Amino acid sequence: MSQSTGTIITVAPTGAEHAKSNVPNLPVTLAELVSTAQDCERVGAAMIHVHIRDDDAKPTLDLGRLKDTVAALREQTNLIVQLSTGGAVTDPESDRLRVLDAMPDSASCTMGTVNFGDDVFLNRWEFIVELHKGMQERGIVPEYEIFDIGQLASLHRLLDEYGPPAGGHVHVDLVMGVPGGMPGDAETLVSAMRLIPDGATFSATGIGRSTLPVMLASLSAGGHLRVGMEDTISYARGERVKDNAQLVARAAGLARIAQRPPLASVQVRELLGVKGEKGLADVAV
Ligand code: KMH
Ligand code: ZN
Repeated sequence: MSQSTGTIITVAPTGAEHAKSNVPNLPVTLAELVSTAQDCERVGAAMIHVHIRDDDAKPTLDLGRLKDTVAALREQTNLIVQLSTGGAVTDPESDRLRVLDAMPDSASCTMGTVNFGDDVFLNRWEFIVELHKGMQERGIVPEYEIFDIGQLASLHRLLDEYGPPAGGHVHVDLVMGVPGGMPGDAETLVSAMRLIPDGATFSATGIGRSTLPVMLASLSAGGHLRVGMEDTISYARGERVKDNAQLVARAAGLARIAQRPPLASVQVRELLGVKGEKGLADVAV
């Protein structure tokens, strides 16, 4: 694992699971997303993990909307723009693969199938390979999403058989505490670290109640942070999240206390191999 003196903070502001009717402050329109992104950048985020919604606030992978979203975030922020290829559990593989045609800086690549509450988040091996190769061809830097420890073994297999990602650097995100996936606690985070490829960086996020234990464990273990309303809508016991910037500000404060202050997006581009001020990684050979 690669150690860093600073902390990458990624914000995941929306996700595909919460309904706007239950969470009125969830950013779902493009204007809300850009405004949230700007607020989060101001308080320490360097990267944004994006799910978008349609006019009825339902999750969508519409390519035109994705392209408009990438363009607007590039124009109005310096954040590294990462599109979700996970989408919603109901999204077909073809739509999820097409996300790459929106040409974001980065895209998520989940490394295996996992029970996801009462649903199944399906990620077949052949689909993972197609995503990995699609990103290599387009120069999009992947973030390998890990919901369970065995998925790290699949990551080793992927890199062994199909070579390094675009940009040459491996970055992993441990998504912990999903019902059906690995638990969100310090012991599990440390166990997962054993399987993180040499030279790779990792961030971690804890869903719901596991947000704080995972954040503190990741910081103390040399990991980076993902926070946002995709992963939790509760700030403290009995207290709803005000907005995404509140979660980013808390993460940035803890990172500073840990003497690992938030990294600026330009530094994160360098670390993750995302080339250019707002551009794409070099196409991998
Ligand atoms: N919405 C989940 C089913 C990703 O963004 O790549 C999948 C997810 C992972 O959020
Ligand atoms: Zn996501």
